Amino acid sequence: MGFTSYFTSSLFLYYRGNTAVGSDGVRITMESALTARDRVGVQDFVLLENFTSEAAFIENLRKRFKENLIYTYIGSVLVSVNPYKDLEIYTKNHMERYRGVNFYEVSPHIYAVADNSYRSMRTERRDQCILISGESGAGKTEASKKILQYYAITCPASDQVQTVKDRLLQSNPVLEAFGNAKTLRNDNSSRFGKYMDIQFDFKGAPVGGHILNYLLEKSRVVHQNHGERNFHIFYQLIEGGEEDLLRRLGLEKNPQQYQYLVKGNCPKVSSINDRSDWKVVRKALTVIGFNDDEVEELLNIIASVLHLGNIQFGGEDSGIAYITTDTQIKYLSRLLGVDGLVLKEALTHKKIIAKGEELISPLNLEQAASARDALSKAVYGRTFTWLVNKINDSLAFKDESYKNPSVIGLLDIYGFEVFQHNSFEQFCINYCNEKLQQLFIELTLKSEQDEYEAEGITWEPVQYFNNKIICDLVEEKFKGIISILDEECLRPGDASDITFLEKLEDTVGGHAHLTTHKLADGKTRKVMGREEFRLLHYAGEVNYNVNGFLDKNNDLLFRNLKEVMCMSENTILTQCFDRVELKDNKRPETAATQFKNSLAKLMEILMSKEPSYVRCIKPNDAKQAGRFDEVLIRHQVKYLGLMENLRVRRAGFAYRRRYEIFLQRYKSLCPETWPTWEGKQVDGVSTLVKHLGYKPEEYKLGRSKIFIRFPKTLFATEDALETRKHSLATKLQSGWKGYT
Ligand code: AOV
Ligand code: MG
Repeated sequence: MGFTSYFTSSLFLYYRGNTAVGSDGVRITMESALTARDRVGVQDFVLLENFTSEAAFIENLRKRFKENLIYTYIGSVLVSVNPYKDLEIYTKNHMERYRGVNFYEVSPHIYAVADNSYRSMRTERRDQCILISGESGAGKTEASKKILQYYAITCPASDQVQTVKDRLLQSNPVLEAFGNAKTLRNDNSSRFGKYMDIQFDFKGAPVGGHILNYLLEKSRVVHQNHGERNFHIFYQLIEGGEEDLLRRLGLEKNPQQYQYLVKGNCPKVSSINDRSDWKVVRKALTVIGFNDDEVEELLNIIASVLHLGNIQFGGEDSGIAYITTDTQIKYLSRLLGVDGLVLKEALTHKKIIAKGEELISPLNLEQAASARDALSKAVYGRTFTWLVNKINDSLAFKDESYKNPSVIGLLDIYGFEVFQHNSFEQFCINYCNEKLQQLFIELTLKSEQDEYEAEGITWEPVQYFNNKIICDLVEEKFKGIISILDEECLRPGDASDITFLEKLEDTVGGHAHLTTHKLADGKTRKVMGREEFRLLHYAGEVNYNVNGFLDKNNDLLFRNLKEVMCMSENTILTQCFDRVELKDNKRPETAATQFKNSLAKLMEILMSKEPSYVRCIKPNDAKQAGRFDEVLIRHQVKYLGLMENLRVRRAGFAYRRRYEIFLQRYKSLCPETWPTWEGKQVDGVSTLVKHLGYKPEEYKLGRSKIFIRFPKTLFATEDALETRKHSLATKLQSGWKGYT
């Protein structure tokens, strides 16, 4: 493991005999090191004296946060607290400081994690992945960008590699424009999950990349909650688009003109400059390799979604709907290259094929509006996938002669979120976070246990909450929530969101992590709505409103709307809507099942790599710098399992080193091992530590390493080494010729 030796060595950093080395590399005396420690806390929680105390843990975080030290380790895990302000810690100089340097020689930083993964990949030739987790707004996306920048700047490069680096970097603003949006939790909230592989050649240069995207929150295209926005790209285009471009697209310079942009009543966000972001995105598209025609077609689609949103219908509530806004149809017909009449017909009628026969029936007002919205969501969602594929083409590793690049994967998903009103989207997002937490639990504990096992060391396992029970509740076959939802989606007849809820009550009503308004004695729970179920997630309780669950899970688009899109002259759309789909009458997998399967695949990918973790913490709900909301932070420390994480590190052995390294460092402290030990390394170490007076309970000898339980044992040995050096130096100064 790349990390194992790290944190003990970080002890050296602070306590090397009478002196210590501060994070800036300057040696300071023990006394001032302790004062500094009082002020800035410890840089590794493992060094906390009172390591089981949550209060001490939080106090340490607070001290560091106050000093703008947002990073702290738990062994090899990086804990990061969002500073909500720009810190001068991401310069090229900082990158240089971390490059090729061992974890423990420098202060904690996201660059240290990046560099460590990179070096492990290079030296151990093992694929790596960096898993970034934390709730919405905690800093995951920023962390992943910093890591990518670190590789782009510090890794070796040639001309061809430079292009790859540029493209890797520029993929971010494009994907964020189309896949991020302002929510109540985060002004730049990721509304899709992203896993990116960065591929490196044998020289360690980045030569390619590949992105997997997960379930975009499409519903945002047609609806936003109060105080939230649609995806950034719409506002960027409207605010930043040149006049003739907007004229060609038939767009006005005012977002308030568009039904799809007014729902949240929040066109402007103070932290966002749509106009300058537009320029960045426009340039990034070119760097990635979009030609002008492709950009034009892409923007035609974005504008068309806005026009679609402005289509209005006339007609009685229960009667047949007709379109009252012809201008929009005209624009759509021109921008998408479709026949206006056919589109009009398709927006107000539904076509289904039953027993080989086409059946066409008119839609009423409500049905027509929802068909229109379904089309907008499908167009936007599929265009997003197309965009990811296009970026992947441009990042593809092209050197045929070199088959197996090494890989570092970066996972940046949407964080756990709770709103006043939570729907299908939050259910999926929170389920995804549940899976990631499960992976963290399995791998942190497992890797620790594996090492003890490999070394033949026995140890006491630490108790922790395993959220597998919640993952099972969601994803189990037949009786999991997704299965029950799918069953209702497939059931003909009277299936509805409410019958889904009833089925949940019948099937998993007694589950410890699920409640509904019904109580076991038939009475009702007043605090919960009749349309809600509550999940007790690892990160807290969330009430989900079942309204819309069936529709969103079915994610259906009427056949005639698909046909129109297949006929489009827009080549992006024809790639998004394949005619093959029309021939295939099989029911596609539901949204939740697709998501579940893609997450299962993701877990497999991640398990096959060596993981590093970044655990992001959000300091307050106001997105403000300098505010440390203790209640909020304590909650996150709890559910992220950081205390257990720390306990596992400490319950095991604080320090482990290979015999030859340990012996080399300390052999001078024992006459029998100094200057050389001729026997087996393990016997040398055994002789050495006995001479040093280690008690049997303080250490264990494994197959290739010595394990030391307490940091203080090592401090004492380090002190002895320092004293010896000191006395040697004094003797030398007084003319002594050294040992002969
Ligand atoms: P998220 O990815 O974890 O939320 P972001 O990475 O988007 O959160 O961070 C939210 C905001 O916090 C950013 O837009 C920055 O303003 C600020 N921020 C985060 N990290 C830093 C940092 N290291 N330095 C300075 N400011 C920072 V979500 O995508 O909503 O789950 O779904
Ligand atoms: Mg994000």
